[in-house]
Amino acid sequence: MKKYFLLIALFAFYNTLNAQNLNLIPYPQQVKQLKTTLRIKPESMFFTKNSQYKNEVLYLNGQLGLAGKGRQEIRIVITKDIEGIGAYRLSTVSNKIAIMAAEREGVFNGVTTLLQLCRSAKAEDSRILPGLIINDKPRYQWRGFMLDESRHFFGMAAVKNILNWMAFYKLNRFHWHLTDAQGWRIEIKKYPWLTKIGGIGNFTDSTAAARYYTQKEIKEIVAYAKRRHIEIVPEIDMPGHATAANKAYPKYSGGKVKGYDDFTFNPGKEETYQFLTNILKELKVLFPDGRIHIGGDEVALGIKAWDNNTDVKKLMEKKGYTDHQQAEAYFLRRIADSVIKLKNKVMCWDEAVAANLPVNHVLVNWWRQNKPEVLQEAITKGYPIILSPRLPMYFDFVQDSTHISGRKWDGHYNTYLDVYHFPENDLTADVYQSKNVIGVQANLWTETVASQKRLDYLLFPRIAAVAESGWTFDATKNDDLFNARLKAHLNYYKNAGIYYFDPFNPSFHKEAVDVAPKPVIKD
Ligand code: TNX
Repeated sequence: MKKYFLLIALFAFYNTLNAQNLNLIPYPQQVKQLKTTLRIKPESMFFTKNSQYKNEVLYLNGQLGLAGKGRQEIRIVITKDIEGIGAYRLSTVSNKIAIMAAEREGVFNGVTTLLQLCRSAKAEDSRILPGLIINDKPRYQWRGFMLDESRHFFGMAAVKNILNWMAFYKLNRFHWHLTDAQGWRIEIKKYPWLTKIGGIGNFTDSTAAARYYTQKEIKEIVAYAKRRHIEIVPEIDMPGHATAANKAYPKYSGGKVKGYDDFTFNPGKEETYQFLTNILKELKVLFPDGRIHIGGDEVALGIKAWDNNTDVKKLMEKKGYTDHQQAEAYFLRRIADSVIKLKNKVMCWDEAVAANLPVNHVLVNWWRQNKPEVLQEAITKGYPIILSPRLPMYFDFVQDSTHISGRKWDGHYNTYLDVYHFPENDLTADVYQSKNVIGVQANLWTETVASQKRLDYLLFPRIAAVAESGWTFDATKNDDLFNARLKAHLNYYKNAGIYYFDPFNPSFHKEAVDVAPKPVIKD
């Protein structure tokens, strides 16, 4: 009897070991390897008879550069048998490829797994896929990445490239930080100075020519993301981090304070709400996915300006407020109200948990890893939460002990393995298994990132690690197996001309440094 169990255990282990050699990132929940293989004729393109999913198959052919005239069918079956959003079954049995799922996201996840199998096979023989039955589902529904394009602007090609890799890695939410102190990066037709004036400058050069996305470009990016089943959440940061907007329209500024002039919007002025609501109206049309991020972070940095603001004083008198945080909360409630009236969901940074925004309409990004009590408060209040704590989810942090540019927190920085082992290495199970926690997200702030080279360097390979963090359950995680798969992916980066960090050979690409390192900032 004992022997029998041992055999089963050994067999199961062998199976996993073997299976992880498939170079799939993120790694699926369950992989059965068959003895068979599936041969795809060299000149073949994929096709499906399921007319609903032609675009997904076109995407696959496009990614693989397939344009021949032979045809290899993918059977796509929508069935309730596969449970959960994003779940799918992919089988490559004898000469048939099939994807089963309950809905669209699941189908697309099956397609991206097939894409990775084809890429992996390509190295040896482009025509032979292993015989497999993969049953897979995501650990978290929200698998996000945030790019800050205010501090430095990267443009269409860079964003499309990121979206393309996100889809490859089953990351399905792109949080786009489009406004901040250093630049306003999205055209708003009603307020042209936002980009003409507010778009001037960046973190390293306050006089650089205005850079921003036109509405036409935004639509193109949104369509590009949609083809890859990625939702875009635009962020207009308020009432803090608003310096660029206030440069363009000073009448909505909350005032000046040393080091943080015009950092806030004026919460005491009725016109401020009209102005911002008009902006939100244009945003709602541009981003049809239905979520808008209103920021809400670090207002404290500039809030002292409200001491000398007569509008704020009047507001506080009228409402009986005794401190500025109450005015800040009032501002957030008014703006959240506007977003909700536009039939959108509100997203915000964790400072806004204090504002008691309506739970059913609001999602919270928890970013202050040094404030676990705020995460707990958000859970208690019932908000859906996305985990993006500075440690280990901020990609502006350095990723190797030898790196000199980028942040650290009390000496801590974010290696790809720290990201891979999030959240189970950082939080307790009652927290990361809470039904309120709907996902994880990595954030790339770009104070120290001025070039494509450095952007690549901070993102690759940590993008692969955050994909596993969002998708793979802790029981399936294993450093050696992940490293083996990652090595294959480093080759993809190399072939794509990406300037990545190689953790197995740190001197392969030397650290890309754009900005002379400053003493470490604490907050
Ligand atoms: C904090 S995270 C910020 C950003 C900075 C970042 C640098 C957050 C909501 N606010 O404005 O860019 O730290 O790591």
